[in-house]
Amino acid sequence: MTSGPHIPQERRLVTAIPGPKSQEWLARRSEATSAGLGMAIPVFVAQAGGGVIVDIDGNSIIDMAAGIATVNVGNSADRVVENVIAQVQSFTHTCFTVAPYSGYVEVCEALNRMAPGTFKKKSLLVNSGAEAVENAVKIARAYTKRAAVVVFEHAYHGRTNLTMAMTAKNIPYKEGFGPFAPEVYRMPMAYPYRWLGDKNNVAQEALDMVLHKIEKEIGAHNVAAIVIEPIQGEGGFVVPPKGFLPGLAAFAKANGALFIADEVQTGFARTGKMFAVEDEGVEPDIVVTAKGIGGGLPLGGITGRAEVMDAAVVSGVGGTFGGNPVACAAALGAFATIEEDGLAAKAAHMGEIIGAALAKMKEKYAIVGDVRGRGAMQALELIIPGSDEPNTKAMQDAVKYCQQHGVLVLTAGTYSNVIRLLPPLVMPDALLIEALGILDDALAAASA
Ligand code: PLZ
Repeated sequence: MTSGPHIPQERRLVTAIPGPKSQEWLARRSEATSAGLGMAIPVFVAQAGGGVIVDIDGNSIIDMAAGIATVNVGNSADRVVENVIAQVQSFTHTCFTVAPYSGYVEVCEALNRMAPGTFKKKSLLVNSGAEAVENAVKIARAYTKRAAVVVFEHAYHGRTNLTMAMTAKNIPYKEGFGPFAPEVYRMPMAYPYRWLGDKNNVAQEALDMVLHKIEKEIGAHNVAAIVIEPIQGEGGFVVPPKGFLPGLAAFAKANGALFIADEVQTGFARTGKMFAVEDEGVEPDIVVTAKGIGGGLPLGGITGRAEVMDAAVVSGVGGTFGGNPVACAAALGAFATIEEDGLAAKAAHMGEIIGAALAKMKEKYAIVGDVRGRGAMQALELIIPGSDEPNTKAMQDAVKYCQQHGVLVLTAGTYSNVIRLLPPLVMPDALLIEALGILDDALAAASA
């Protein structure tokens, strides 16, 4: 069977979406699985690779989601598959804290090398983004001997108890799930499109507000860490204007707090650089990773200054599956693919195509209020024409149109009005351009 990157790179619809076979499985899904699980597109997957997902009815759908910025190297990328097969044939698990293995160390060495900053770094591996964020906070608290964690409006950091507290949006992420962890403080986000002050001075105004609030409401000397996504993901691809991230990092440094970049969604070449913070030369004390790290296998990383990462007591961090050998083998295959195939440059190239197309859509359609993002991480924010009121219906209509025409796009945003694009970085240009054409048609239809 042809698989992974070798399946035909084409949009092909042979049934309505969902087709009859997917409909059968959708019925079984609703009988068997928790009603609390969402679903972006109602088709069941048979194969995926390059820039497409093929469903069990034979439809080939252009994948503008990459499993939420996870298969940056594409599904079943050759080096990932080879490494995984070799690893499962050798051993599948010993637990790194029981009997160690080289793959874990190699992944940490690679993360220490790739993460920004020339200072000595060390890493720790876990199973997911949320677990990585939690461990970053644990380590920051152990190192600083302080409790307070600063987070931002529109932030998303996960679904565990601490990370729910750190996540901004109530429905769906928090509704009914409290009480939440204490000592988490939410600050204004530099969100240019919705900034109420001087739109030409958003970074400075937001920074002034944040630093004032930290001083007055927490006390800078109580802050263990400032945690921020360099470009916010689930919150709607909010890009803080130049100066905001360096300003926060400088404040953290001056006050003995740690600056933690949550690069779970932005990391591994997604925005045109290995990590999004590199855009402004920011060197976080800790970089948190997951998603794109493992070519689709579950893995998360915490990479930071050696002295910070060594602050946890022995056996204070770890876990049964963290840094599983198969996931580590996959990650080494994904890193090789990203570096040897120049996927950061590819993401920047895709960003030019996407940016130009989205700018045209903004000119053409009054429902497009804002376009933003970087590299292969860009989005449209939809509004009621003539206002800045969020237009959730237009978003839903456009997404549905795309699905019915064989293109998978994801939504986002605190106001549920953002369409976000996260294609695999190995998608051929022609397919990307085709998907953007469908999205343009979808906006025309949603405008009518
Ligand atoms: N930090 C910045 O984007 C995961 C969530 C999908 P996990 N975002 C996708 C969903 O609806 O659950 C994410 C993120 C940022 C942390 C996380 C959490 O990563 O691997 O999903 O735990």
